[in-house]
Amino acid sequence: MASVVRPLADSTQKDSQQAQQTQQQTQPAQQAQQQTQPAQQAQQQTQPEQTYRPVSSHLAIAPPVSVVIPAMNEAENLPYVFKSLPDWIHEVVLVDGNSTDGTVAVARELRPDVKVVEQRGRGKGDALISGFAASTGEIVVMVDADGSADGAEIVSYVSALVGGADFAKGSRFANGGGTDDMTPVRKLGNRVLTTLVNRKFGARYTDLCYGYNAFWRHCLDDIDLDCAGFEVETLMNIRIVRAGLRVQEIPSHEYERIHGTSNLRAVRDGMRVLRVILREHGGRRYRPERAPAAGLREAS
Ligand SMILES: Nc1nc2c(ncn2[C@@H]2O[C@H](COP(=O)(O)OP(=O)(O)OP(=O)(O)O)[C@@H](O)[C@H]2O)c(=O)[nH]1
Ligand SMILES: [Mg+2]
Repeated sequence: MASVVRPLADSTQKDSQQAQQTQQQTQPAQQAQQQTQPAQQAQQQTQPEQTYRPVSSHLAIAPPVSVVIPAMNEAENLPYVFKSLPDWIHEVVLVDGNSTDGTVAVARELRPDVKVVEQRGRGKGDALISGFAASTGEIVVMVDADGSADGAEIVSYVSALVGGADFAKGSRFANGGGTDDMTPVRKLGNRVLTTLVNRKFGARYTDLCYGYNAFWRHCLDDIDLDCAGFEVETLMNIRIVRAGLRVQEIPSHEYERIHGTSNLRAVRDGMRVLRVILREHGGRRYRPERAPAAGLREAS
C-alpha cells in the first residue's frame, strides 16, 4: 500500500533552514551555496514533501482522495454537503440520477471543478458504480447528498486507510457514532440484517446499511460491484469481508436529511438487502434484467 503518514511539524526541515540562515550570515555567500546545495538536493531526493497535503493539524497524506456523491433531486441540500467537504480533497464526483430540480446546475455553481456523471441506469447502487468508475483518486469516499453526513468526518476515514485499513466503514452504532435519522423500525431491520451478515459471512459489523464509507481503489477489483439499488452497501460489506480485506469501523453521526424526502422504502429495500444476502451466501451472482438487444427483439 503506497501510503505514508507524516507529522506536519517537520522539525528537521525547520532545523536545516535555521542552520542554513546561520551559515549564510557567517560564511562568504559562494561558499555557503556550495555547502548547502548538495544538502538541499539530497533532501529533495529523499523527502518528496511537495506531494503531501495537510489534512489536519497532525496529519499529511500523499494519496489523492475522491469524494463520490450520488444525488437525485438534492439541489437544496448540496450547499450544506459541499460546504462540509474538506478543502484538501482531490475531486468531487457527483452522479446525477436525472434530477429535475437543478441539482447539476447548483453543483456546478457551488464548485466549478465538480465532475458530473449523468447516470444511465437507475438506483443508488447503479449511481455509485458509475461514480467510482469516473473517479481518479487512490482513496474513494462515498457520501450521501441529503446533508446527513458530515464531511468533517472524512479525515477519520482517510486516517484509518493510510494507517493500514483497506476499507473504512462508517458505523452509527460503534461507540462515538449516532443517528438522528433512523426510525425504530429501520433500526430493528438494520440490526437483524447486520446480525445475519455477521453470522453467515463471519463479519463483525455493527452497522450494515450505512452509506458513508471509504476505501482504497484496489478494493473495487476485489468486490466487482453489480447491483442497482440501496442494497449496494450490503453487497460491498459482504464482498469486502469475503475478500479478506482489512476493515476498520469509523464511528459516524448521521444527521437528519435537511430538505426533501427519503428515496428509501424500508420494506421494499429491506427485502432487496435480504435477497442480496441470501444470493451472496448461495454463491450466485447478480444478473441484471436487461431489455433484449434490438436485433433480438425484432427476431422474437
Ligand atoms: N444518482 C442517484 N442518486 C440516488 C438514487 N437514489 C438515491 N440516491 C441518492 O442516494 C443518497 C441516499 O438516498 P436517501 O434517499 O437519502 O436514502 P437513505 O439515506 O438510505 O435514507 P434516509 O435515511 O431516509 O435518508 C442521496 O444522496 C440520494 O440523492 C438514484 O437512483 N440515483
Ligand atoms: Mg439519507
